[in-house]
Amino acid sequence: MSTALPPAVAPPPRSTTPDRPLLVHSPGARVVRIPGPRPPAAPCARPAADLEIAIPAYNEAARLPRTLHRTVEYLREQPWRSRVVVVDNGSCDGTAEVVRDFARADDGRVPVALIGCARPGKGAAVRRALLSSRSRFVGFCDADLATPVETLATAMEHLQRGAAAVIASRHVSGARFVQSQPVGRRLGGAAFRLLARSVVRDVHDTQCGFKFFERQAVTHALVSCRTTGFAFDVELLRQLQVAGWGVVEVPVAWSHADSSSFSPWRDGLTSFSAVLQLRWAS
Ligand SMILES: Nc1nc2c(ncn2[C@@H]2O[C@H](COP(=O)(O)OP(=O)(O)OP(=O)(O)O)[C@@H](O)[C@H]2O)c(=O)[nH]1
Ligand SMILES: [Mg+2]
Repeated sequence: MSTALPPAVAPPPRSTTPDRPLLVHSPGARVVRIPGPRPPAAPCARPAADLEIAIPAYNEAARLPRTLHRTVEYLREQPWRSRVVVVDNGSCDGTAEVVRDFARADDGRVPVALIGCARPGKGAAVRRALLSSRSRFVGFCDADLATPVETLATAMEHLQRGAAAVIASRHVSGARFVQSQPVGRRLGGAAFRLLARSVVRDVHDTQCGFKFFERQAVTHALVSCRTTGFAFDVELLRQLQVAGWGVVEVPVAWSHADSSSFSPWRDGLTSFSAVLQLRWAS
């Protein structure tokens, strides 16, 4: 007499997600929960430093080597412990490799980290870096280094004396244009400043890519921000003011860089419409 074997049942497909528990379903049986491996530590958790500088980067393979070199060289000489974090939004020009190569070749006294950001946009990238930082002071500068890194000395002086936010400004007394912008950008910038002034009080230049903060103060403001593109700075400054924080503007010797990721039509229109929305919402 032959004993009939139960029909072969194909094993349930294994989850390909390593950090989720595996659920095994079989007809008539209870769901069995097999614990999966522990979730990895947050991928962008970084040790605390005194100052962490985020550089949002989209297709910046050409400009980053000089910017990283100048920034790290400057930071090495400062009394505070610093880290640089490049936030890449899936660049396709080898930006990530440039950062990794730089970090590998450098002596690591000023660590250089690379993180990604799933949401596109400069604002989304900066927000991600600042919210994942544990450092006492945090901020960002652009990959074109239009604002000299030496401006950090003044920014840190203000922050260490208790300022919550210090931003570089091209439109306060003492500021100058070492290399000025094309006429079209200047006109667009003037119109944008006029509009931004209706959302952010007493700030003359919301758009200069060089802003530093006391982390605890900026965290609440960042959490409330929804703008992901270039108008992010306006919303961030507005949220800081709504929370009662002051903003210190420091004059800058600013140089326009020829290759820009800012498209006056696409990004300009999006930025104007984002600020109009902020204005109507306020
Ligand atoms: N991660 C990330 N960075 C971005 C994105 N868009 C722009 N950036 C970065 O934001 C910074 C500012 O961009 P810039 O090209 O300097 O534009 P801008 O400063 O507004 O305009 P310019 O006055 O022409 O320099 C640069 O470091 C860009 O690489 C993006 O979608 N993702
Ligand atoms: Mg720039």
